[in-house]
Amino acid sequence: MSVIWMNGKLVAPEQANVSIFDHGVLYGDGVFEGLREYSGRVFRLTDHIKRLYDSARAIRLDIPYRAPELTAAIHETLQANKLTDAYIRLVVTRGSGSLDISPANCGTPGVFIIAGRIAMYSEETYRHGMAIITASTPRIAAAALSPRIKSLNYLNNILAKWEAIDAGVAEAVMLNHLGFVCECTADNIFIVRDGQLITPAEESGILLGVTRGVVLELAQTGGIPTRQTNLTRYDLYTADECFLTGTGAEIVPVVSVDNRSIGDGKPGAMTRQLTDAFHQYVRTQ
Ligand code: PXG
Repeated sequence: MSVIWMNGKLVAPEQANVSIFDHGVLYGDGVFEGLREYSGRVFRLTDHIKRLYDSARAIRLDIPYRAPELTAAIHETLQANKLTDAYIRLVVTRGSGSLDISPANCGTPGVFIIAGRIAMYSEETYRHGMAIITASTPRIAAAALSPRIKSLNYLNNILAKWEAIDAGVAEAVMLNHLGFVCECTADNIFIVRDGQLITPAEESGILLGVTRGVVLELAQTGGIPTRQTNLTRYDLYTADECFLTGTGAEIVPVVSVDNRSIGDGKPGAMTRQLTDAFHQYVRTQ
């Protein structure tokens, strides 16, 4: 059974309770990170911790621990659960307040860390690739709520995920209010076109994924030309290859979008090359 780190203590899951008055529950007021441990090392821990504090700062949430304390807490949780390869969920909630929306009256923010195992997609999906659709639900405009904030508000992504479920596919790609491609519901998206690796730019309104950053670095190291720009559905439909990246999913090939085959309908060579490089990298970093 897993042990949870909750506000400074390791507790059993049944003792890891969040108040019904916590604005994390009442309003989705909070931030989180999803991290991964490979062979006893937390992958890109500094990047995740930085993004967490940036997300918190953006919503004026003061995390009641310093970064080194949270880092120690992550390691403590992994050790207590005897994990060396794990998925880690770190959540910060606004804390308990009154029934009105004001965050000003909330108490100390709540922090908890869950460590466990995940298998996002089947072996089959990684080998043969997945089908995705374009969601009709748009990504929230950056002017309304920055997509760079990894907040506890995933409702529009969840509505897009419902569209994927209804269509019988694993993921849905979301467009911004101008119709440019952003990302899938919990993963960034890449395409390959004429030997170039292309992904939506920050300006398209995306979460700047840690895995996305690593894949861009690996491409550069491997001599693959990269570009971050606005993409439309045209670019997806005419791509030679397509794949998604995320902490949980790692790199997953996409072989069709809106029922149209991408390239020859099989995971492409560059996707494989980057997947191999990624697997190698996570085990040697
Ligand atoms: N876009 C969105 C909207 C996300 O929520 C990513 C991209 C990928 O970012 P990273 O830093 O993980 O490369 C996310 C990630 C998971 C999981 O298990 C990931 C997210 C949310 C819930 C679960 O991979 N967000």
